[in-house]
Amino acid sequence: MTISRIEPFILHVPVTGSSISDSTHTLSHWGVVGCRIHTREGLVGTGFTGTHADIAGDRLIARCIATSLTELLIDEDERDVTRLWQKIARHPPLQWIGRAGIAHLALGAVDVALWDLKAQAAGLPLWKLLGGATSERLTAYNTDIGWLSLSDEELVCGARRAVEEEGFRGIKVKVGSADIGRDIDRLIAVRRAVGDRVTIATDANGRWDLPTCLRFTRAARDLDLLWFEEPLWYDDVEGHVRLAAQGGVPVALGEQLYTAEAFFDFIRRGAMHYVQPDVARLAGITEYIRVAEAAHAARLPVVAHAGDMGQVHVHLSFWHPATSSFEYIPWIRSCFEEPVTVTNGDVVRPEQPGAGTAIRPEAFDTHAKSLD
Ligand code: 0YR
Ligand code: MG
Repeated sequence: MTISRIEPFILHVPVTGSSISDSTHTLSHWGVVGCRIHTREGLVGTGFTGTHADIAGDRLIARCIATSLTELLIDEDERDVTRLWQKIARHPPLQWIGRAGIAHLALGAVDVALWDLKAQAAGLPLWKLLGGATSERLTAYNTDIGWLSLSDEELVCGARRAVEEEGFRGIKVKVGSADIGRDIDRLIAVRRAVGDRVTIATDANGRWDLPTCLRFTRAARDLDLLWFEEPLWYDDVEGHVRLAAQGGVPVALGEQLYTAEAFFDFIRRGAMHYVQPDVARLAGITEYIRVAEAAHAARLPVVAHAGDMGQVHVHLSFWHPATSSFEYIPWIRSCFEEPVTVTNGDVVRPEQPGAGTAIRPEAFDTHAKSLD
């Protein structure tokens, strides 16, 4: 059982419409950057990370996989996922330059590919390999209807369509505008359109400061928001402690945190209510599990960040008992052999062996970018 070859790739896949915006960026494509790990026995595992499809950055990630990580993994036994994660994540020269950022995302892609191999070799979907599905059904919430770049009318129509035609019971609306009045007005219109029973989450992507967040939660008091995501700068534990203590809207975050220790800090201090790990940001499934277990021990709900790692997150979400719902964005579905699918507001449990990452050959033909 040995790794014989590692083959990096970069795909750039168009988003819904011509572009979308949150409070920090505008995107026309989503980047799927990762690798296929080949074993001598002929298995192929696939892993990737999600990016903003900036080709220069994507090439740095692919290069890190092709050089530093490949060198450490060739001829290794791919079944030793934990040992290999320790080997590559704690390799001193790589750790020195890579406890976050590019090298870390590369590590995440590789770890996912190793788990994909492990699940394929066992002939099981990842959720089954990890210990079985702890929920019968998993509610999906739709993020793709809520971009800041949508006009008020597009936002309200999209929210209504998601609920009435597609059966979603949860949606997320981006906030973080320069004028909080605009965000409040949009949320009032959406609440009116979807009724009282649909959950509405909000996401400021770290754009606001504490006084603005306090004003927002006060103004939103009657809207029954499910959570207020990334209200403040990502690393500001103290600010989140203060906002969470004020008790207006529950606080959610995690998509920008690179380590389990960062999560422990927020959890211990009472600075987050919804825990949102991202398998790529956390350097893989190995570390995601540590975060989900920590959240569970603190009796906090886990909702994986889409990012768009939904193909993998759906397995972790069906498996992990702390999971309360699933973030859904459909942009890269067409790339996969078993795409994440929502019916009647629930995400469908995947059944193919592996981690859900197998990419269709046509996706390479259509979306692949050159590595240099
Ligand atoms: C678009 N999800 C997020 C989208 C994401 C981004 O890049 O993926 O807003 O980081 O906050 O909850
Ligand atoms: Mg977010």
